[in-house]
Amino acid sequence: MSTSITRPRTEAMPRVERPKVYKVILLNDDYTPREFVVGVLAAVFRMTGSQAEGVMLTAHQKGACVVAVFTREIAETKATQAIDLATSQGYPLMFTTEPED
Ligand code: TYC
Repeated sequence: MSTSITRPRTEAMPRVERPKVYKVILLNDDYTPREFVVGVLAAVFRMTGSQAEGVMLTAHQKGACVVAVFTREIAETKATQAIDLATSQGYPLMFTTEPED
């Protein structure tokens, strides 16, 4: 017969929860000018011209591109700001947000 000894846990378990993060995704469309997309990415997401160019080209070629990852509120605010800029100029440019797995 075996005997097991259970010790009471006296130390608090360390909490190592990862903060939930959200991706902002740029969607391609057939109408928004490339230069406008680059300008929005630079203005709202503080990208350099060449970073913005790369993200714009990926979305243009593949249909979508992850722009950046933020907490939920910041991701939603930036996506809304970017969409509002495009809408104000009559362009259908779209951004979405989704939780990162
Ligand atoms: N496809 C657009 C064009 O050819 C440019 C574009 C690129 C639009 C990326 C949106 O997310 C986008 N004018």
